[in-house]
Amino acid sequence: EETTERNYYTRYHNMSEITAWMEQMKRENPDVVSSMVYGQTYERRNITLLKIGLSSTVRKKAIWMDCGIHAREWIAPAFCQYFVREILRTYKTDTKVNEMMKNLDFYITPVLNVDGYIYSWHNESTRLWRKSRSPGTGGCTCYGTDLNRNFYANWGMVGVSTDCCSETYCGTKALSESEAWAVTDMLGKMREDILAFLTIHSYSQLILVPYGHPNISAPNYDELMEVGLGAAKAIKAVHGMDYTVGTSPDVLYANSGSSRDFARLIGIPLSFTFELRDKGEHGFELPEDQIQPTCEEAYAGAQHIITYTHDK
Ligand code: ING
Ligand code: ZN
Repeated sequence: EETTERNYYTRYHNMSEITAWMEQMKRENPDVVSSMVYGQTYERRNITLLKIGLSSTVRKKAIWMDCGIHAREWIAPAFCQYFVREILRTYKTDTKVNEMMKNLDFYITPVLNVDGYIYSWHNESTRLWRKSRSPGTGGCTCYGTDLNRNFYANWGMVGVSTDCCSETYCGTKALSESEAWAVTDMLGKMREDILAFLTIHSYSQLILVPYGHPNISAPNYDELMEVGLGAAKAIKAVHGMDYTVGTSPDVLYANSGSSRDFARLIGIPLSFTFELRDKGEHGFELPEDQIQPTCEEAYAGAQHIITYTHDK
């Protein structure tokens, strides 16, 4: 079946389609959408974000959302696309979305790990690629660093591997990867403006709050849990799906060097990882007929967090 306006958001799209889609969003909404290249991947591809919001005479606060830090989690870029479409479709008529577009800017990276995403689309045998595409060093012949273990947040401490062949290889040092560096650099410039940081993964149906290290706790842990539980409730109301809320050591296992922890460490008050559907039946290869319901519920969850942030 041919891809049309109607079924576009019920399919997975390769990188060139997503790039074309970003251009289309700008073309169709020139007053509210602009884009910015804020870094380059190992293979020298652009890392692009969309900035979405109504122009204002005062300095606006912002929401950060990135998708596709892990290559094989295809539902994540699909969600960023859905999220953008949904706010653009509704902001003129929905007063709540309109207020958000007036008072906040959305900085959305549809695909962060561009090299890895392209590699996971390359052929069937590389479909489940997770990491970046930089080569190993010091005689290690495997490729790729886990970008979500490479941030300057208790780097290398727990839930990582120093074997370059591992799926959770944390790299030779914090920010060895240009993709992690690009996010760090961008957050550094915008830190005071960003009120909420959302990083989208799959799968497991979780909402994770800082920190991934078991011995440290966020100063606003209670607030993070309350907002996360509210998001999970909003998700459940859409299609009845259960999402578990907590820190990664409480929910599964500890980890360090994640972008979520880094965002909280530099002072962004609200920082969450979404792990979208499913719970393992299809895993990373979530069928296309689940894209729409997954995005609908995740949109409700994200909106809960954004509404809280906006109204606070
Ligand atoms: N999970 C995330 C990861 O970076 C995570 C987040 C960490 C979940 C630790 C649970 C425990 O591993 C995925 N799916 O990428
Ligand atoms: Zn992931």
